[in-house]
Amino acid sequence: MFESIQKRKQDEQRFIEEGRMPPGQSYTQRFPVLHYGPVPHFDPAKWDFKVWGEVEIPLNLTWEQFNELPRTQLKMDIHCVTRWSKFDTLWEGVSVRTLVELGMVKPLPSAKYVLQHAEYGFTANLPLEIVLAENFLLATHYDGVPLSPDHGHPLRGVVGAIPDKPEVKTPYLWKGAKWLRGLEFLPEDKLGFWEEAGYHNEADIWKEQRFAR
Ligand SMILES: Nc1nc2c(c(=O)[nH]1)N[C@H]1C(S)=C(S)[C@@H](COP(=O)(O)O)O[C@H]1N2
Ligand SMILES: [Mo]
Repeated sequence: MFESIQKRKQDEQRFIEEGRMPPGQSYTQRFPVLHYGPVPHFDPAKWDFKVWGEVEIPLNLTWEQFNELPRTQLKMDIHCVTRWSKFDTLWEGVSVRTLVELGMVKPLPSAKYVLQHAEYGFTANLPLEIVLAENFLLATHYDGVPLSPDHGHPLRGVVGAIPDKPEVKTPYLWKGAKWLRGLEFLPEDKLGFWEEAGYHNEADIWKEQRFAR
């Protein structure tokens, strides 16, 4: 018990010294669950994933087809607006950047923002620049195993900080939609669910952009 508390403090100190702890945050080893509403049921036969809006050709993939896409592993620090930070979390899934590089998704020049659409009409908005960056992933796995229902099974958007790359723009964790079903490319920004509720639109962890007002 005493040892584990000491170890926790040492770890927290190390992340602070390494410059990985944003202002107002504190270290957690747990993985809290936060969302509005119930956890949806997943039916692989009915599930699909759509990309539409400001793209050359809309995309509509079944669960089986989604699983054939090239995959990426990513280690990130995730920062929740409720003030917990979790370090070196391991994610696996499909990077939007990869889909663009392969020509599967071709954003039009007019595409500037992306709205993630999830079950029950939940949405989260991000600039295209962040969706195409290496720290945003369409994740199916966390820590080597499929996402738990609570954390967004079968698919979620996830965004975090890359430990050695402080220059990569990083928003708080709420900007990744759990139970994700599609991406809408947009010419203009459209506020998501939490942004409508008063959370900051940019949500930069280093600038502590938590609330809009
Ligand atoms: N579909 C959906 N995704 C969501 C939310 C939600 O309410 N619905 N909440 C967001 C918020 S506020 C946070 S902090 C993170 C929490 O992710 P976690 O439960 O895996 O920690 O999910 C985000 N994604
Ligand atoms: Mo949150």
